[in-house]
Amino acid sequence: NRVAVIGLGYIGLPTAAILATNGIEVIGVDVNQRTVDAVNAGQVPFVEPDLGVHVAGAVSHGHLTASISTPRADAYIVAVPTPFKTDRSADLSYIEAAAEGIAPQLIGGELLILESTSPPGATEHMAQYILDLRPDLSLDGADSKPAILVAHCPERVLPGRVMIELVINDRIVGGITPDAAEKAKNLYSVFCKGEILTTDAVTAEMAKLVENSYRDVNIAFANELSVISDKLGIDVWELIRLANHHPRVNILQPGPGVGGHCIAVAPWFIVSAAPEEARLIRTAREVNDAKPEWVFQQVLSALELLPPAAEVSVLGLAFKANIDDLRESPAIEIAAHLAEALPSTRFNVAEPHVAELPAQLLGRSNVKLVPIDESVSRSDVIVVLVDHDDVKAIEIEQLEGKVVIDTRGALRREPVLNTLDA
Ligand code: SAJ
Repeated sequence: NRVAVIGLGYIGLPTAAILATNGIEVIGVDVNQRTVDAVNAGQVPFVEPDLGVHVAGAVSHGHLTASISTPRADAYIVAVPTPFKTDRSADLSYIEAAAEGIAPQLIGGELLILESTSPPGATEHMAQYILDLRPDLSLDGADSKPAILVAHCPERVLPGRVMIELVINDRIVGGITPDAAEKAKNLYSVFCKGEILTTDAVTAEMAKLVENSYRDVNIAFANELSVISDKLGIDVWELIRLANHHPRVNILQPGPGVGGHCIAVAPWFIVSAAPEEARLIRTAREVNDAKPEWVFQQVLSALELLPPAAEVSVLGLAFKANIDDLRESPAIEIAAHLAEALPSTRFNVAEPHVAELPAQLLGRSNVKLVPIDESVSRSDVIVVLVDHDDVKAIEIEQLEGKVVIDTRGALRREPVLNTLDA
């Protein structure tokens, strides 16, 4: 059995690696030659705990290879990006490009799985797209045309815990036909020890979107509370800690906004599918998207009360704690906005997980990447944007006489009941 995984990113590569370490012959396909070369050399082009060991092992045993072109295989797993377009509908062009690579290889009987987070109907669209290219095939054997089996199996893994969660999380597998769902379930059971639940493709698509929207709505609630608390002059962290003592209340943590490429994207796919009906989901997105601007204004207000030479410490750039992933990070949005609006203010940015400033900040003469302690000691205003462990380790004495804007509650010393990654 040979499996081709199309797209060797944050989801595709771990999936390829875990199939391969379970003895399956896997060919990873990516449009980026550098990624292909890295994988063939047993290396991982991004940071994810334990992934390196899996890739190196699978490559050295000959179970995993990478290629720029799509090979013939018994099963295809498509894990390519599905960004949204300016009108916030989903951009399916990467899925279509993957389908164009797969179509000529098919002879009938293959399993095709879409893993990318997708708007309702995308799996059906992919299937139809392939049938348009290959009218000699079918989805159900109709007119005695050989059938291909198409399913959607959304991923649920949390960045930073991918190799564990791939194995232990339950999974949803939605088939265009029940047969496709069954076959996909068999493939995932090679490495997935959680329950594998089968349904139809569009329900599986919605399940994934709903999971991320659920989190988005709950984070929006916490973010709204932080803005209300600020107005009322109360400590939101204490407020949430106390409220969470109720047995049926579990409020999440406010922050500078919602980052990453999933939670802030998936809800828009629901809104775009049902614009009139998805009112709460849309508002939650708007609340979370407005948070960086609110933090920006808070820093401006703090600086107004200080001498012009005041320096600002920006702690953290990643989209969440203890990772090096800067994609769609509200911290970067805030830092870049500040640096641009205040060209004569010096920003001492500390991000222990990167060696260089990201493009949005690179080359600005008023922004320097410095170690955490230096950033804190030389600054007058401390803006906490990410609750990295290294940030939480700052001693209270280091903050004496400084204005602290702590968007994550990272410098509080009382424990807060729920944790970010729970
Ligand atoms: N955040 C808060 N407060 C919280 C929790 C999170 O502000 O209480 C922020 C984080 O700082 C970050 C953003 O939300 O900026 C998203 O972080 P996250 O840890 O909630 O989620 P992701 O984006 O790392 O991963 C999510 C997960 N989905 C859910 O928890 C429902 C993961 O399981 C999915 O696989 C992933 O999206 C995905 O790929 O869709």
